[in-house]
Amino acid sequence: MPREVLTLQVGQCGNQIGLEFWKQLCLEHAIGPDGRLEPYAAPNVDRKDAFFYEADDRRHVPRALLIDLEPRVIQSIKNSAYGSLFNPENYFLDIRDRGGAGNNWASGYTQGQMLDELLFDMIDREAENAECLAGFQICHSVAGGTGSGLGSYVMEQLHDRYPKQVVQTYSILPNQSYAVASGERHADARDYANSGSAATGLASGGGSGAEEDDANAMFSDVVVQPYNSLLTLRRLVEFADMVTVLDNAALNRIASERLYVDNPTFDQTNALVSMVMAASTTTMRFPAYSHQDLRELMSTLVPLPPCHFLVASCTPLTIYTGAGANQMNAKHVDTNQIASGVDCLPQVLPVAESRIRKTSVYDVMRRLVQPKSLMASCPLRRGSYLSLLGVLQGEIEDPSEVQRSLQRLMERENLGFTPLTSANVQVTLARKSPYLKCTHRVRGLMLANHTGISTLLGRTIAAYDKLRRRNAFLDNYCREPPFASNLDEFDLARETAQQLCDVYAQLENQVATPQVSDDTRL
Ligand SMILES: Nc1nc2c(ncn2[C@@H]2O[C@H](COP(=O)(O)OP(=O)(O)OP(=O)(O)O)[C@@H](O)[C@H]2O)c(=O)[nH]1
Ligand SMILES: [Mg+2]
Repeated sequence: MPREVLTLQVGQCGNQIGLEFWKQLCLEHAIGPDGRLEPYAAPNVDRKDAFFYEADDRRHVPRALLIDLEPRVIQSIKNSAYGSLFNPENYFLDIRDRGGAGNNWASGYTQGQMLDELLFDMIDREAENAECLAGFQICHSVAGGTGSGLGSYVMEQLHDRYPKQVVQTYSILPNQSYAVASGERHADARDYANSGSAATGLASGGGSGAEEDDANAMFSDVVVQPYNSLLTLRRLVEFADMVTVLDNAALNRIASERLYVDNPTFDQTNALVSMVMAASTTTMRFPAYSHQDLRELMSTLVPLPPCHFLVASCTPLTIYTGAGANQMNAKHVDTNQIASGVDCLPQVLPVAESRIRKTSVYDVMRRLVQPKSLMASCPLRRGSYLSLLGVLQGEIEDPSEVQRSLQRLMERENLGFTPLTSANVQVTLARKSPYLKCTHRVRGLMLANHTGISTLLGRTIAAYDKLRRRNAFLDNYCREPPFASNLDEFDLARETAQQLCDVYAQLENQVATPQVSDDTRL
């Protein structure tokens, strides 16, 4: 029975990341940008139905809703080569077009409440379209207004209305080191706080001197992002089951250090996020013996709720573009040869790739646990793991290679596990897409639940405290119902985030020797 996953992409960041994810899935399943199967697609090699359904005209349609409160990003997706991939009924735009949520969590949340019926008409329709819905995956940024505020509202409602389904999120945190510094500086500038668009917190709004410097330094990041991030964090703690945390500082660093891209664009960093999303779902789309659905993934990775915040790394890194699909020479591909893995596949050209020449299971596993591979800015050297899952793909003929590599990894790397959970390293071998030609023998994804995440959460709290101490930029929040009579919503969010950090702090120093478990069946 299929265990379908419905993807909700919310706000600018959510939709842009979502688009990259679907481009990657189309490449992996030999689906063209218009949803039609490529001529070389072979039968029975994958499980497309977990993420796509077949329409009456036989096109494959993503189980995805594209939600935003302003038209720009959705319009550009509609105008792109992938515009006809999505179900036209699944583009959710507020027809009143109030210009988005203006980087204001409270506005996004309130608009979510007002649009509840329309939103859940769509969500329920897609959920009912699934035979056995495993859960939802939400892509969003926690820093703007729509992905954070409307995203929070949707999470809350999914938790109530779909209690049996897993709610997983891919949550993009902003570049926080900068937020702390700028929060302090702007909090002093009272006139800035009270002036027009600046009060909504858009750092790139007009201004002079320090404001312009900030606009340049922040690449359009928002001054009030610590408020939005903290308010969203509370919903992520209370209403999500699994949160993969990625942050823009780490994504930019990896794009420039590992892929040697100068000044990475969102398209490039989003392609990194889509690698994580695709690899995390690979065992559902190319079923192996384990982790065939979201709940199984959750039971491996979340041994101790509410510690359900995960970090991820991938190696070697390869970014493809959607245009790659058009570069394929799709003619005359023998499906028997595809099934047997013969080197006859249409070639998709990567646009950027790690400069790694030789991969072995050990080498991939060692790189995965290196802190500099992490797509979130938090330390792994201190603290302890609650769980660690490695997903390996490639030519691994001898499963004992995995066992030996794990053993060696344990001896050489200091991987400490908390004794409060059954200390556990799991490695699963996943099948890979037969349609993408890999230049590397082995590739891998690590998903880890580690107490180091509290550093990132602590930074969010610190940035919030710096703004809140001076009650900076609160005007626009106070105009919205959640804050109309008091600021309790802020205090509650602060308290929830702190409690979570405290739980991680308690776990931080308790370390046990890890056990090794692997699932090396294919
Ligand atoms: N990684 C990544 N970050 C993004 C992208 N787009 C925006 N961001 C970041 O997301 C934050 C702003 O969130 P947005 O998604 O633009 O905001 P929104 O959810 O559309 O909300 P409003 O526009 O305020 O209604 C900033 O920190 C941006 O740097 C993207 O495509 N990729
Ligand atoms: Mg927006």
